[in-house]
Amino acid sequence: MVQTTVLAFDLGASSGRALIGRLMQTEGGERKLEVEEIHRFPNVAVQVGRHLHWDILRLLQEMKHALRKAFQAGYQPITFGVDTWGVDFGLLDANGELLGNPYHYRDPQTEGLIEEVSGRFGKEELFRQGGLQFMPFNTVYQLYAMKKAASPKLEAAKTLLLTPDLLVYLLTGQRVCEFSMATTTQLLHPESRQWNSDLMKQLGIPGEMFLNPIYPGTRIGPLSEEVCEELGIPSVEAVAVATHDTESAVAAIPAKAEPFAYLVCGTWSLVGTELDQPLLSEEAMALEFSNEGGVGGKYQLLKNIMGLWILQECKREWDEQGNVYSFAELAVMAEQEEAFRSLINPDDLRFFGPSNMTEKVRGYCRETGQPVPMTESAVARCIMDSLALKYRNALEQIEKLTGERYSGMHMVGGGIQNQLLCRLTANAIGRPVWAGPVEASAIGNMLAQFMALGECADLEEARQLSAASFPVEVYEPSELEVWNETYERFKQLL
Ligand code: LFR
Repeated sequence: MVQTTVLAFDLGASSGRALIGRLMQTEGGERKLEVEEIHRFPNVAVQVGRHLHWDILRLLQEMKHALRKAFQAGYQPITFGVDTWGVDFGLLDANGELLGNPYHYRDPQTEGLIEEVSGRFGKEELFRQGGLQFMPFNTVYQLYAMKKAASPKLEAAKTLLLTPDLLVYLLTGQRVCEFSMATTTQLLHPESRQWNSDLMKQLGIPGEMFLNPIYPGTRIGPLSEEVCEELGIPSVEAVAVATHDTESAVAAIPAKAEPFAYLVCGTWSLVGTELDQPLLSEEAMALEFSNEGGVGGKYQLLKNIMGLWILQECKREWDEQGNVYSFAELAVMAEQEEAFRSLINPDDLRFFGPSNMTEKVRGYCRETGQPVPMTESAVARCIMDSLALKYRNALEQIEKLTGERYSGMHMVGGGIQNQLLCRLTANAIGRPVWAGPVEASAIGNMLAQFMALGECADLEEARQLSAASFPVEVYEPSELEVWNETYERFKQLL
């Protein structure tokens, strides 16, 4: 029997999806979550002059289309939640209208700003006050870039809305700032959970634009009358979920109460562990970790790794050249290649920007005196071996920071469809990988809605529901010796 139906919008850097979640109850009283994708749409970044933008109105249109589709298919979602990638935002003017198209986090406008801002305030201090790994796209640098460019948009701005909050606003008219996204700005004090108005003032970023954060599980309000009328549907209530996709994914990890390590695997790879409080030590800063807030007020100590982006970009190039392989085919081809022939440090900054990725991989190998991978499959193998080794490195660093020893690693997100990568990861860390669920962000999004609706009492109960509803595949490690040797070689590149 269906107990409650909700709708999750999960927007990634290359596609967005709408999924229906139905909480089912069997006659024996057992509860299960059933998930069905009802709409999928591309998310295509648009280059305009020197800037890279999100096509935010197209995304809004697709979300409206999904709402209509949901009702046409006979579903009656009572709430919806939106999660997206982190850090990006839109600005509203005094009339509540959107000022221009939001910038894409890969826009080059922030180049050199980490160094400039760190030079003024000191990295240690910035880390203590913002808790984040120094990534060029952190909101603080984007806003500072706009300030430096004397952006008229910034001057006219009255409200800043982070991407998922912006989409909720465009659908409901309600302005909120959700906590998990707020923690990706580097402008929120991780301990007090208040905005860092001093830093904003010193950088010339208008502090009045920022709304006080609300926590996942807060009810926001119904779809606007205009939207309901346009779509011919009854109202659905927006709920603040962990609107940062990474945090939604972590909420869906089917872990037990004890400390656990995880890898959220998609365009980005996030390796982390969950803590009650942020960890703001100098060592955490030096090892380049972030503290990001999530469901239940928890903090994730995690490292952002360049991830499958490198392979996605190579594949895009190969597609354009007419050498079209699916990711599944690439994995099969890569598996037949010689292992560890050449390795890259996936976090080398050259891999951050789009275009020429195959050549960048080859260039890296050439410069470091390794055989240059020439075929698509050799390049793919090089990327996957290197990612797996990088995951091990991040896991070991987390253990150093927390003093824990994790018995294995949970892996969630779209990247686990790449079974080779799961296997390589288990081998690299020398421990089991528990892979699943694939749709972790959307499921975590739904779980926060169930928490808002009183269907799940807390995060632990939400995770139990995830565990009871979705299969987990176990990958046992093998070939430990050769992986240990290769890891020593890999560390030389870092
Ligand atoms: C993953 C993610 C990461 C964030 C990056 C850019 O989708 O949200 O957590 O660092 O995208 O926003």
